[in-house]
Amino acid sequence: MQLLASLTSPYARKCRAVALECGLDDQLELVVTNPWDDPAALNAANSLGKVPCLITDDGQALYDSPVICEYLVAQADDATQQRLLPANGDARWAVLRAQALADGILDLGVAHLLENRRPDGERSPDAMARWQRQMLAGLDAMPDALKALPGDANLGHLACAVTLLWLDFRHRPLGWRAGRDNLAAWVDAFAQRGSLQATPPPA
Ligand SMILES: N[C@@H](CCC(=O)N[C@@H](CS)C(=O)NCC(=O)O)C(=O)O
Repeated sequence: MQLLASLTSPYARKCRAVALECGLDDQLELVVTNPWDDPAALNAANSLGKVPCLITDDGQALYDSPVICEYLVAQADDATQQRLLPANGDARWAVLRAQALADGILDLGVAHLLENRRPDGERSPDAMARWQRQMLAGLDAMPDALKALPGDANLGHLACAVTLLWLDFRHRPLGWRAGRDNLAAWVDAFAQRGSLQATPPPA
């Protein structure tokens, strides 16, 4: 399998961490791909031109990151599958909700980052302020989303941790840690997992 991904994409980091948690690292080739260069291989595989995109051994192209994660989990042994993404019941919805919350915060953060890179006079301060408010509201919802999760290391935990670590990387001025001591302590401890230690964005 090949994963077309940039080293800074948090969505890709989530997929790479899941692959490691599934013991699939030696079956997954990382093809470093910058979507902003409009690479032909990425555009051919994913018409949306976004990373991550997984090319399976039988040539299927899978996106976006929740679909890739679900595919990777399906390749793992039964116990790992059940740990990372329970097959049914409330536990499954809790994991998927936590992932959706985490990915949603990323979507807002990416939109904010791109807007911030626009030239002076072309940014929308209203949109940026709204995205920031939504990110903070999402962060306020995260402790409850984490509390609802089964076990202590599933796809929901990984998605939330990757999002918080990406905020540290790209959104320092947001200051998400202020007043969120428990969430900050949780992510600092969870970040010690091998799957996250092995996938940091480049310094
Ligand atoms: N919902 C997608 C989001 C992927 C995404 O936005 N990736 C960014 C990089 S972090 C990208 O490829 N952007 C290129 C573009 O928007 O043209 C997922 O979960 O995979």
